[in-house]
Amino acid sequence: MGAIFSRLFSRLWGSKEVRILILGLDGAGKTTILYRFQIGEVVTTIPTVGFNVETVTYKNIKFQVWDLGGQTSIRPYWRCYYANTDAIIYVVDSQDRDRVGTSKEELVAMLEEEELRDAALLVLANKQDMEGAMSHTEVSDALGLTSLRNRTWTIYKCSAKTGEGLTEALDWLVNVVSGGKK
Ligand SMILES: Nc1nc2c(ncn2[C@@H]2O[C@H](COP(=O)(O)OP(=O)(O)OP(=O)(O)O)[C@@H](O)[C@H]2O)c(=O)[nH]1
Ligand SMILES: [Mg+2]
Repeated sequence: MGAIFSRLFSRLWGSKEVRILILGLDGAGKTTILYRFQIGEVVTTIPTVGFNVETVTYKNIKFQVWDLGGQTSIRPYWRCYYANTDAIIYVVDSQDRDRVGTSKEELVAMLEEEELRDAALLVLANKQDMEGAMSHTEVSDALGLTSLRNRTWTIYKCSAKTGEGLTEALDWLVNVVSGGKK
């Protein structure tokens, strides 16, 4: 009940709160990206067992970001967090050609979930600083993004290590959650 009121009040008074999930296979760079967004620095991460949740305020919007562990044994629990999600950030390790097929399978299964029907999708083709990284077009093709229907989505290339591409990606999210593209 309290949560409903605080959501309602934040809507009324303009400081919008948005719920974001960061998903993707283990090692894709989710936690590194989350802390880049939040504190603007690269932190040393360990594999996430369970989840991290952090609040990031950007352009007067409060993003509550849920970063879920991507290991095979943890992925079945992603769905416990789907309710009330405004947008999904799906992170791909652009250098990991071997597992991009698995990444696609997880993405497709997730997007079929009813609770995520209205969630916008931001795909991040991460680790662009690494030699031999797939371009964002290659990642987009490998994930089958262009065949998505009834979904507000985009893909950006980025590097959590150098920070390249992250501001543009966040700006897209701000635009979408403020009603710009939805
Ligand atoms: N070179 C490079 N390394 C990165 C980049 N992003 C993340 N990494 C590294 O990739 C490794 C995994 O990053 P994490 O952020 O822990 O990955 P995760 O997606 O949170 O993994 P799980 O918590 O296991 O699901 C770490 O060693 C990071 O430093 C990047 O853009 N470039
Ligand atoms: Mg992590």
